[in-house]
Amino acid sequence: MSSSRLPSLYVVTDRTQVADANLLPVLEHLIPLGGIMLQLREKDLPTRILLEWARTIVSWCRRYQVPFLINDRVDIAMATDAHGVHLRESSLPVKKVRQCVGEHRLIGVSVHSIEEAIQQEKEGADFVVLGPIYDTPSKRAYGPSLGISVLEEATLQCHIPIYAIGGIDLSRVEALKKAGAYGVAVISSIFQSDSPGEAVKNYTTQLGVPI
Ligand code: 3NM
Repeated sequence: MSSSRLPSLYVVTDRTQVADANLLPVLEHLIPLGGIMLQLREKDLPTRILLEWARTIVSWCRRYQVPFLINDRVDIAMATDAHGVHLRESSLPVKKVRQCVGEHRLIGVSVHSIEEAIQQEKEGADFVVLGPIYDTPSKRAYGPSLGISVLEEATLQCHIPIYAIGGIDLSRVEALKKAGAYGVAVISSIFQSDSPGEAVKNYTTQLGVPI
């Protein structure tokens, strides 16, 4: 899958933000809407359950042509034939993961500085997620937010798509696009919304067609 055709809305899961942690019915509703890329980010889910969830989600995503990546777990991505894997700082390096998953699968990487974004591009990442751009309670461990200017500089120095993450809501999309973001990656403004489906539609409308 070529990174130039990626959707500009990257929906990242967090089942703790869904009533009763009942994530699958929400995804079953969102995936047919299309226009999104999806990351299953459920770090503490037992492996067998993660595998089962991933299998189910892969089948929905294939039907609706939604690119689907699994956080960190190269093994689960391969076992379920997912579209790709999303790496974090503590994950295997991109080059090693590329050897495992091949050229046709997507590798996304979370980065927290311009230097890291450049480095991951060199290593062969298909895209990066840069953040936190704005303050977000779920990521205070990363220190202060980076701000729009860091995003802007990163987009000038990198050639792969950069998704902005961290504290993003609909009202911030325009500024992020202006700063050169390829797209946005979001958790709470979708999963804490009264209507996640409406939230997705609003984002895809606001983002327009991917560059
Ligand atoms: N990664 P929300 S910020 C998962 O900076 C994640 O790498 C971040 O959640 C990073 O959309 C973040 O609710 C949380 O702000 C994003």
